[in-house]
Amino acid sequence: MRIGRRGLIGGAMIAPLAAHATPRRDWAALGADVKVEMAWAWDNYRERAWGKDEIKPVSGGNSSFPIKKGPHLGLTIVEALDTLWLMGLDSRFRAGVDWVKAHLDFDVDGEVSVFETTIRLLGGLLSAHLACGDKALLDKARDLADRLMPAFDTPTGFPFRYVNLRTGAVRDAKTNPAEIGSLMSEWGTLSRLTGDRRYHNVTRKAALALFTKRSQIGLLAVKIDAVSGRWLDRRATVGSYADSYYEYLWDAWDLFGDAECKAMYHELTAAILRYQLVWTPDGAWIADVEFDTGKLVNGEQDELSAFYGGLLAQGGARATGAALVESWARVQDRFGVLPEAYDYRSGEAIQVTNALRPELADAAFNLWLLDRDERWRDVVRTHYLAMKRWNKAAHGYTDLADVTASAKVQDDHCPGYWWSEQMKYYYLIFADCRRFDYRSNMLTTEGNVLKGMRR
Ligand code: DMJ
Repeated sequence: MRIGRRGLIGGAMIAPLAAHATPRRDWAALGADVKVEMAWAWDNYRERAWGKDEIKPVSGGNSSFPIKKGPHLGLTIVEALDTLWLMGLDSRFRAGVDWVKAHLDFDVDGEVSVFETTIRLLGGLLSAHLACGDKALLDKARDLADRLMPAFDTPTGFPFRYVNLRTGAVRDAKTNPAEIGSLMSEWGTLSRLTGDRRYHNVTRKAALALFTKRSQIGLLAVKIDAVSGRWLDRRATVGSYADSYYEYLWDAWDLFGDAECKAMYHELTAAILRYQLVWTPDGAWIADVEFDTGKLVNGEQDELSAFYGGLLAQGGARATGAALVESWARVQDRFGVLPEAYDYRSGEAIQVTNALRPELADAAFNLWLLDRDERWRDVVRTHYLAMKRWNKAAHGYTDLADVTASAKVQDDHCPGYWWSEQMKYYYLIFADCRRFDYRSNMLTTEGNVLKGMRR
């Protein structure tokens, strides 16, 4: 349905949720199917791209990340490890751990993003360590964090975006809330496991300092200078470049019992719900607004913001969170696979690619953990089956170049998070995983399990 008008900001109208009669499903069979897909994709990666960062699933080639043009750091192996372990794919998990111990060396002359390297490699090593207890994985994690540490040497405490792993040279102070404030779960866990408080302290300091930059109406914008501490734009969003900051404030409470972070989460969330929440006849959205006035910027929604309903529910706003997830589920029903960007006012896809994104499955999984409503399993099932139909290629799962084409057009790239995120969410929500504590757990923004492993 197309919405030709702005919608109502602030929840003046409650959109009725469609009543969903969820059919009975064979969830165990679906869980087993996910495990088969994971093993198949892993075996393809092992045969064609072993030790490389990412496989190109159409051509069978490879690509590097987070170091552009290499050297490779075996990103896929590290991202996949805890998913393999949870699925009981033990020989593959062991082969991955052996590769890390024998070959993963961070002493390379290459520049990495502090944020991406934290959520993917540091988080992957920590969750793998928590899965099997191997100290060598923790040692690698610590070595990596030590190499990233120079980035935090700024007047604000906000890290530079990039650091050279060998030389410690830093670059790019023009940063954003996600890259400043989505580090504490991994670095704080590293402190907990090593007894060295520095890792938790630097990342917590950055997250707290960012909170002090909120506007008079309590919102954050999306670009900020790590040296001067000045905002470089005025747009408030829960999409790209901001998203996981809010998540990590809540997670700091969840993981470390950090009451100050919980209070900050609630204060920022109250402002977001007051100024950014929009109800339209077919759903709820979190609009981009000016961070100092609350004025609507546009109707564009990053696919990345589809995670937000799950976070809202975790933080206590369950009905609003569910409404947001239902809005994205309707977009999924229309396109099959979500477009990278969507305009809730025009009802159009405004960026027609999909980078093999996990956010809707993430949000529905989080809702399901809270209420066990079969509806959320069904949203995730639709996500899985659509990706199996459209994103599966000869050697793995790939990004899509156009989700609006009648036969969707494949790209040739499998991001590391596919192994760590949706394959894990699918498996955990469909299967009854004995290695996972469904009542007490914590997954990072990259899907790495930092609490809830059952050895
Ligand atoms: C992942 O790396 C993380 O979920 C991050 O927070 C946002 N983008 C990707 C997945 O889309």
